[in-house]
Amino acid sequence: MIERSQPIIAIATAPGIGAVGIVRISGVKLEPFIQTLLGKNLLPRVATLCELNDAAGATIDQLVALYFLSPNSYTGEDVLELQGHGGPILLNMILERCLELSNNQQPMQKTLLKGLRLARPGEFTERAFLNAKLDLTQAEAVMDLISAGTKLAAQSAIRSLQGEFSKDINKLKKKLIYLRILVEASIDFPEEEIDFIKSEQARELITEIKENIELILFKTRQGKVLSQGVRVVIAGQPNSGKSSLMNALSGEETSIVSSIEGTTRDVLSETVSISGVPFYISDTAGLRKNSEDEVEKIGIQRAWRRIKEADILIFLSDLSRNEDKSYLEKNDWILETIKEGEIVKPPVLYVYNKTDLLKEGSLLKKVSENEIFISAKTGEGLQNLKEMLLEISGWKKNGVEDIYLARQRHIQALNNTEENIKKAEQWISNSAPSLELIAEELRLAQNSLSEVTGEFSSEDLLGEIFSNFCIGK
Ligand SMILES: Nc1nc2c(ncn2[C@@H]2O[C@H](COP(=O)(O)OP(=O)(O)OP(=O)(O)O)[C@@H](O)[C@H]2O)c(=O)[nH]1
Ligand SMILES: [Mg+2]
Repeated sequence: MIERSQPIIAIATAPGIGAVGIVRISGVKLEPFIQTLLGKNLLPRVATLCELNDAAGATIDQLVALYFLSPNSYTGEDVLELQGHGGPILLNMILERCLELSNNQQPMQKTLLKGLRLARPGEFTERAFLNAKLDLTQAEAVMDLISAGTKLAAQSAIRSLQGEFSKDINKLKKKLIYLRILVEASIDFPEEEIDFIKSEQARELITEIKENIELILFKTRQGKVLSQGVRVVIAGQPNSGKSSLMNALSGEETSIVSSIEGTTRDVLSETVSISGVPFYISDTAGLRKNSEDEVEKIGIQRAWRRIKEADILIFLSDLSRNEDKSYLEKNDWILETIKEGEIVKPPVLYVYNKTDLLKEGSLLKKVSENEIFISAKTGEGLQNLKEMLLEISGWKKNGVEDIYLARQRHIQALNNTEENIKKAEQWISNSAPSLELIAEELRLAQNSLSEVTGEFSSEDLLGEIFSNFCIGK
């Protein structure tokens, strides 16, 4: 069984060759272990040049060791960082030496860190959370920062890591708790006629809380677009210019373009940053009903699968064939098939390509809002297309301070909070409001909010009540 109290070890740097590679250990009381491993004691937070030897005394590496004494470390436990030369074989030898030293001890030998094991993914950060070095949103921000797909995503992740998101959640929670205290007091001390719930103050407080949640939710939704990116799939008949569009958007020659129908066989994807938002754009095989080619058929199946997973579908059509009845019928067949699909339908953006082939002065009339005319060849209309993609994804032009790099979990919890607040509000506006029901909705709202930062506890409220209220009066 995996034990939380066991010391853990991992290579902390990315795989591959680099100037420096780091092996990190976290556990309780590392000092005796360090003494045996490196043959000397380390001063906390002082970089010390050491030699690390194998069991027979041969040097494995010359490295810089850093020791962080609990609680002043990333995990809150004692942490040892061994900064060796950055080769994968070498780092594995260092790791194995540490494991061997910990796990091949004589039964009576009580000097060393026993039971050292490989860390699970994210376990150092999990320990930081369990030891209250970070709250849950900050712990999540660590991962978001590391995996940020664009500069804007990285900038907002660091803000979450520095506690901006948690700070706003906690401010909101304070207001909610204050309201709860007043409601609970009205229940507990009816004789004092705290007729609070019918007052203007109750209404104002609840409106303020609601507006606050809405603002946080807005910033959170923006952050989700930024952290998770938007999956865009380009689909359409062969030769409509899907690969040309993909290349024009990404600025790379990723896909092969040719006038032969059925050029693209596999799904090809590229990440394109539009105003700092990562769009994962996929070029797919041209869709047609009766392909005879085995490989093309597989490509078409893959295209359909990818369409079902899209957040936004670009349905590309060749404008120069807009008078060709059989071409338009085939377009209709594709759109019908998408509509009939059981899976949630993505928003469709109808894009007409090859405007450059139109006779000069031809009138392009939009039939619906989600239509756009472009030329993948000349670049005409591409800026419009990008703006439309941003709009459909729900992105608004924001400064970094208007975004929390958040996840679905946060949005869900905030939605639940909002729902409970709205119910409480309804009860309050009732001609005979039930205090118990209002109190219950507010309690649930607070629980959901506490889920965001990960410190839900029913003891919280009691503590707050006693410290805020002079209950013995
Ligand atoms: N004039 C003009 N030609 C274009 C434009 N976009 C693409 N083409 C040409 O149309 C042909 C097909 O382009 P592709 O990008 O390979 O088309 P596709 O939709 O990926 O085709 P498949 O992979 O076969 O499904 C090529 O000869 C391109 O040069 C455009 O905007 N204007
Ligand atoms: Mg293609």
